[in-house]
Amino acid sequence: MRNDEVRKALSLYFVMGTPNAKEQEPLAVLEAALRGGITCFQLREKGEHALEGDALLGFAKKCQALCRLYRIPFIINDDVDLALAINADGVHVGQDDELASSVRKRIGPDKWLGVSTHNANEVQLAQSIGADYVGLGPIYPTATKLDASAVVGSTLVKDIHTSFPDMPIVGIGGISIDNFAPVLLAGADGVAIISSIASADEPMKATQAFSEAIQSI
Ligand code: TZP
Ligand code: MG
Repeated sequence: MRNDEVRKALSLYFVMGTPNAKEQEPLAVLEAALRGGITCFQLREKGEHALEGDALLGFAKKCQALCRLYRIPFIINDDVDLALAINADGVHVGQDDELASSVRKRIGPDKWLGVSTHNANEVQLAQSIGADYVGLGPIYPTATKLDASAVVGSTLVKDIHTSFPDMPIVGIGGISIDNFAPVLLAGADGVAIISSIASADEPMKATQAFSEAIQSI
């Protein structure tokens, strides 16, 4: 069933763009994360020195090929045209991006649609337009997203999980190996992570540590 498949994929959801990889080669970081056991990947190409045009297209295709090799879903943040051009598995949009309802129409019923949300109203709307999952955050303070809204904590995860039991949830923002557990215990299906993997000295080891710790919960 699609809902179960989505929940499984959210478990250890790695999000990255080339600016997040810092000193390391972005594709090498992605491959390390795949080997370490991520369950979904979102290409989120944003910020200073972000790739555009053909360079972005080429990078996205390489990421997609790696994800296919490891048989995990490949999601594109924000860029519906890119997702359609390369036939990505899904699209993730925030509240300031193209309207989720319009994205759903453009990508059709089969591709996954994720929506970043911050309160019950936004989750309700996401559900009504056929979102496959919602992102909730920032759970903790984060330096990765400069325009992040106020920290919501795991309490919001608990509230949303109680009010929308059928909606798959992934927590995002400031999540590390030391603080991810309350997010899952509050009812999230998984955690979405940028810097704790992308900026780790050894991304594969960092991912393995998450993977093992998540399975032991
Ligand atoms: N949306 C809310 S917080 C955030 C995004 C994209 C950044 C998460 O990055 P990190 O490094 O895992 O805190
Ligand atoms: Mg966005």
